[in-house]
Amino acid sequence: MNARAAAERDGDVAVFTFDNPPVNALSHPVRVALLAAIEALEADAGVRAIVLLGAGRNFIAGADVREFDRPPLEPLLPGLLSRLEACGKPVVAALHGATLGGGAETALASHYRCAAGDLQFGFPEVNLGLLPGAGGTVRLPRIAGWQAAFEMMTSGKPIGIDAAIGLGIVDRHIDAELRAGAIAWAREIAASRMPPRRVSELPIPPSRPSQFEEFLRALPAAARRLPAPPRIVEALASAAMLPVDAALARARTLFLECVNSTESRAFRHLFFAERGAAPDRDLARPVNQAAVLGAGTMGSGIAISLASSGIRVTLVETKDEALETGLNRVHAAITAAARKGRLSAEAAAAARERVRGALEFEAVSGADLVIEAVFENLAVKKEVFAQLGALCLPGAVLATNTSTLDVDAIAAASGRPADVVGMHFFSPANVMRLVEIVRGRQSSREAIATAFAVTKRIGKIGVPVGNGFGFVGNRMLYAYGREKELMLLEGAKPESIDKALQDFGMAMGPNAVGDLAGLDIGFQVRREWAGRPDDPRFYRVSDMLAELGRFGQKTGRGFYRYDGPNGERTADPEIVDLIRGEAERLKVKQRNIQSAEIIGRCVLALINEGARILEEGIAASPADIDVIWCNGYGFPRHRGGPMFHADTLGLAAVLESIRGYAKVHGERYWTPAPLLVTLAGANKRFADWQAERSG
Ligand code: 3H9
Repeated sequence: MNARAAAERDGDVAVFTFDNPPVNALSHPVRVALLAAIEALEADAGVRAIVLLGAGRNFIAGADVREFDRPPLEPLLPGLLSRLEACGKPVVAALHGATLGGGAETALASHYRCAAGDLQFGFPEVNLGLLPGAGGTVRLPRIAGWQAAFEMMTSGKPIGIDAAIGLGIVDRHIDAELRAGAIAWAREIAASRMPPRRVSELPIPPSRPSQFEEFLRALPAAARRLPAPPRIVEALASAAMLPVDAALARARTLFLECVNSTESRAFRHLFFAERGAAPDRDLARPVNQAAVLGAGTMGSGIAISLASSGIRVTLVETKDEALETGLNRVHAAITAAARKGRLSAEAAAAARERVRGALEFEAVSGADLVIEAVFENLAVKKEVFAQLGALCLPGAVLATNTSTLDVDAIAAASGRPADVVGMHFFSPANVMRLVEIVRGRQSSREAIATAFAVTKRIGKIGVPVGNGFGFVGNRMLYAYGREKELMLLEGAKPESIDKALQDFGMAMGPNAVGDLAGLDIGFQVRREWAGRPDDPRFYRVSDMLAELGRFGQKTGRGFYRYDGPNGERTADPEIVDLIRGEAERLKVKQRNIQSAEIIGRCVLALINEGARILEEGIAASPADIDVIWCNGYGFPRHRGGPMFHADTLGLAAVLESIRGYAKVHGERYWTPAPLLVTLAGANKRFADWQAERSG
């Protein structure tokens, strides 16, 4: 922190600059400096007004989230902001860029607010399992009203300059030269002898007695079960009913309850895990022109992401019709993004311009990056990479989007394996943020760094993984799916399994996911999988449905029926008989299976496989596994991912349950991973293992 407050003076206006890169978080030294500055400037007869400014790209991104895991250090933010608000000289906050959480609260504790056009003002605390704990719940409704306060704080979505002015949060839009404009305005305020305008002294807007109950009911069911959203409503209700100091104290108590909750720890864990440093950033090669091979759903999705982020793309297909369908899909998605306000009309037009189609393979020859998304078949991919190796620019990075095949075998076929990496996107690729970046045995550091750089540039999260069947995500999915398939044979209904796992927090149940993805896809992959367990029960139900042509949504039947007027999902009574017949054939005894067993077997299978993956070095850290499962497979974020969840359950308890399953279901699938045994024996967590390794 570079506290330039006392030093910087523009005549009788003092300028305090928050200068704590990269985002001006309100870390302890910043708070110390701000408190000292307020005291000094208030006492300084030469100062008539104070301007607060953020150095760099934003005003303040909020409290320093890292500090929440340590004992709090004085001055605490709520008290500091009350002190700021009490300052006897007018304080003008000059906002730009991210003005979030504690940063937004700092702005509200100031007496006047001006902002630049790039303002992003909001309360994202809820995404970290928290509530605005430094006066936001008490001050914002006094300016913006109850509804806006409720919406901003429970959605976590920031608003721009126009909305902030509309709600009365920002008084002035200063287009150019924010610093100079703010100083001039502060001087005007001082000259006109306008007194400090303290938000907490404004009257609290009236509220109906039922208002806060209605807010609670308006929360989505899943949010109502989390600690933060109902507490946000409670903090707002306290602001309506209690005097300011008591309401602030209540908000602080509620905030601390949130900080200490497992859910908030889980969200914070993911916040940092998703920002894990990309390797060798400086080795990344520039990518201006990309080519995507295959204009199917996956290839088009990748092309949309690239083009929307400023990269020119050639979409290559072999057949005219397929190419046209792909290009139409790309254009339609970009237009839809503009309609939803995610892209401006000009940005959408530019993105469409960046995509062109080609029917001849030679079109890849000018690309800096080629992403192959053709049919999932090793022979086909080898053929493609042999051609790419011969045609592409030296140094061009050649990426395969395979989800299960051997990247080294594909790389070898190219004749230039150092340039080859895996970039495993998830469908729909223009929406899903995860990309598994697969290191081949011979992938160069430059190729990997380039894949990471492009992934970040297109707004996605890259996670490094090693080359092995299914990499991290799909390999674990097989353990999870294996158990749900066994339980289907053992008598659990598809809808019971889905409900249990959705109640646990999964975005969708696995049977509904299978129907959505198409049961023929997995069937095909398993048929080609040399390492498939020699077990007639393994994925038997899914395979049987695929053999019957019940591919899921696309055929109107899979685990469920989709033949209602709107194609909605309904349980299919036939499925129970189909599965029972298969269970009898395989001599699997059916019984009643409770949801605790459904969750236990599916989630512990995930954890056990995750531990093996860590031991084998296929994933670099438990946090990487968590990022993959939360972003690619709908694992509940408030549980932090499977490995964080295992730490929460306690590894000794996890091990005991696995051993319990081994007794009932045999050791074949329930041999505990040696790493799990070692850690549980030493009373350690996966997080400890990670901390020891990173020294
Ligand atoms: C709060 O304010 C509670 C209060 O109500 C009450 C308190 C009593 N703290 O995202 P990026 C790091 S809760 C610590 O890649 P971008 C981040 O880890 C807070 N570190 O950049 C990364 O580090 P590294 C409410 C933080 O340009 C680096 O900064 N506020 C924080 O894509 C760059 O981050 C929020 O939840 C932080 N608050 O996006 C806002 N923020 O380089 C959280 C960032 O080592 N932040 N870092 O990997 C964001 O949403 C984005 O960072 C932002 C910039 C939009 C600001």
